[in-house]
Amino acid sequence: MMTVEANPFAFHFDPTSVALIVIDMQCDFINPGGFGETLGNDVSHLQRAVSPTKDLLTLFRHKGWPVIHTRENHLPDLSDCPPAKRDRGSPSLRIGDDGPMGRILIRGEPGAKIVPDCTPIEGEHVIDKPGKGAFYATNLDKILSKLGTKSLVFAGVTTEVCVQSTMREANDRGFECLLIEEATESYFPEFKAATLKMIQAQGGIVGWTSALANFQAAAS
Ligand code: C5J
Repeated sequence: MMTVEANPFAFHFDPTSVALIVIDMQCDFINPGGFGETLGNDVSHLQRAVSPTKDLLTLFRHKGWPVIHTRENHLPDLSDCPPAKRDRGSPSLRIGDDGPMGRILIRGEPGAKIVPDCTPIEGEHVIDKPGKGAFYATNLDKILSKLGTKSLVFAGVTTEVCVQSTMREANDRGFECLLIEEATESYFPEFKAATLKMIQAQGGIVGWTSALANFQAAAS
């Protein structure tokens, strides 16, 4: 077993049953001109998560531990996009509209791709998901069961939406979940801070969080 100095207390994991899950590190969220910006967000906040996520990817690849990437997107005919999602609010462009990185949040378009520093390599799993949580309408459960995963290390964006939703779903399914603090970001720094606290509260009700350096030290 390996032990990470974490919050609210030490996180133990077996290196034979750990996997990294990188949530939605896509151009549509992180770069100007994508889904995130159409909603009125300052996307520069999310760029802080790129380099720490790259460091985590490097570590997992070096160790030969499994890596799973997710991408939030929709089919070109929008058949998997509930009108309630597309019609909500008054974004500058809606899901499926043409934007500077292709159609907003549509599978296969440049905006839906993962940013170059976090691009998946051969052998890594890539899951396209229509929802915020990565278990809904995907085969993530099956992949994790095939891998024999018990502990999930989380990175990605945004902290309080797709990362937290997926972490809660995973926690309910019995996975031990650790979120790496520098490898996740929100458009709203106060939401990131609150989410880290929510996860750690009540004896780690959703899981654990730790600094990247603590995870690196434990894994070395
Ligand atoms: C959002 C996500 N924020 N990946 N998606 O709509 O967090």
